[in-house]
Amino acid sequence: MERFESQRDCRLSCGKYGSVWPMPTVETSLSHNRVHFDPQKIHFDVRAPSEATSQFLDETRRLFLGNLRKECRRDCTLASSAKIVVKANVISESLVLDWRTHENYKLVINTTEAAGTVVNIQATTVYGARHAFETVSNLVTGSVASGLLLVSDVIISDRPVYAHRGLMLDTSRNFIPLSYVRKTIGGMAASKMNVLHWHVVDAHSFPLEITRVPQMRIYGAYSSSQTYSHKEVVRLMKYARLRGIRIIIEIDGPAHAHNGWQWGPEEGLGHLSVCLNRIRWEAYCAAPPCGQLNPMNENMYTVLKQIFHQVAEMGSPEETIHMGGDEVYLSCWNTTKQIRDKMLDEGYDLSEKSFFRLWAQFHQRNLLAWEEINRRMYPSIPEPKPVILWSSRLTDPLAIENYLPKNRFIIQTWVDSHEPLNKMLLQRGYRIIVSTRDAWYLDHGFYGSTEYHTWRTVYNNKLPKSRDRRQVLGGEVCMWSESVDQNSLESRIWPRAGAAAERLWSNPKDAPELIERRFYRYRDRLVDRGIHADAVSPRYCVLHEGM
Ligand code: CP6
Repeated sequence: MERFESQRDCRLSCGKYGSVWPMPTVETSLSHNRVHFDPQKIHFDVRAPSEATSQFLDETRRLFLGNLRKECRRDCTLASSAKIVVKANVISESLVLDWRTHENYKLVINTTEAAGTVVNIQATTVYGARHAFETVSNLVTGSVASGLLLVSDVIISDRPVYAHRGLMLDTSRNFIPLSYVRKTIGGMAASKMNVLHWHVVDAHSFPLEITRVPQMRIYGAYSSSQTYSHKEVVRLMKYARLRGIRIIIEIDGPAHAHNGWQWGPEEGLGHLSVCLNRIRWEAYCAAPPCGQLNPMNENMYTVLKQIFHQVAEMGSPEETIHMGGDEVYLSCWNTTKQIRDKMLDEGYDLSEKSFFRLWAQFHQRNLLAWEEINRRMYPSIPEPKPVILWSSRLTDPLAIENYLPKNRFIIQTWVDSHEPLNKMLLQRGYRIIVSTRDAWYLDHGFYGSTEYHTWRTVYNNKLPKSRDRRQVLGGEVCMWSESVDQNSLESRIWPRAGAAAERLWSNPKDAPELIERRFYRYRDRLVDRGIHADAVSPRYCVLHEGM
């Protein structure tokens, strides 16, 4: 019996960073002592500068306690709990969450005979404060039958290296039920990630409700139950916000668009989406079903604008949109008679350059539409928000400046790590989000490529340097859904996404000491929170090797 308990005690991980994941960046000092407490008996003293921030922190506290309760082995209740007070103080009234948000916090835990244990959290914003609470739950380590153990004396000062710490989730190839999207958000919150890039639609299905254009999901969803209603999305965004996460919706185009768009042809305009049902699909798109929006159909722009309007309404005023732009096949447009005829009518020639111009105009027009909607809807936001596009032939460093102004477009690159694209875009002054394909594509090994990326591969993927550090906003791991649905989603994402989370939050130079043990404990915490995260290694290794 004694022996079993001692094996469990190895959940205490004792390196410099204890079991805090991602590791803090500015200062970390942890004692070896623990206080034994009952989470139900924590006393809170939370100060916020406004009603709204105060409400936010009430919820933070509730989530924190919920997470702590899941850490209790058998029973949280303790007759004689150590006295424990959590004090939190937030300075800023702002609830804005974007690339400029201050996510820093300072956490001090002090234990004295007289005062018991005092946990002191100072943060600029509520988002910093929620990260601090997350760190406190990381300091609950070690196992006892009842109650919990908390590191008794701590100084941590922490802030993220990168502002954009994301996970991309595709819900088009296979539908992912909302409850699993929420669970994904829960895992991200545990990892201090702050952007869910929602690749909600693609050629395969259009599950998103656009109340202004009901055809989209009627024609586009796999079934009437496999959809996300406007209300559900709004609620999901609130859910994410309370966990320090923004949701950026992607409406991919002009390629990767078919289902949902097939309710043409409108008289005289031609189909909204072209290149369907090709036998030799390889020439027209990356994967069947093909489908590429028809840039010569004015109605297509009208519909897109209504979709943007809906997306703008879903999010907060400062939130932006991802407009896709990946894997466009010019051969689709230049073999479609309707498009060629209309182009000749309008004075284009049919050179490759013309098709590039058409493609660039697609993004430029959509940007203007997005800006106009936002100006009207949110007049208090002074400057236009940049939109995000995938890297593509249009973002080729030799061409991009002719097509996409650097103050309006952020480029999300997905090239392999050896490719020079990131550096060249940085040299030209673009802001980038990095999704290195040969490290951060979580579907590889199952789809797209045969090479599975282990958590160490994910961890070791370093972001490019730039003279102006703010140009590298951060990065995203990508969960394309050709080969996952709710049955394997969690173990495909977790705990590997957490390796990217530490790369983006802490960006360590060398592999830190006891990294495997700390990662193991992080993974255990995900499991405690109900996420079916993959195992990292035999438990034996973590208990007995000094990894
Ligand atoms: N879907 C979309 C995809 C991919 C991209 N865009 C993709 C491409 C290559 C690999 C994996 C995924 N499935 N819309 C590229 C950004 Cl290997």
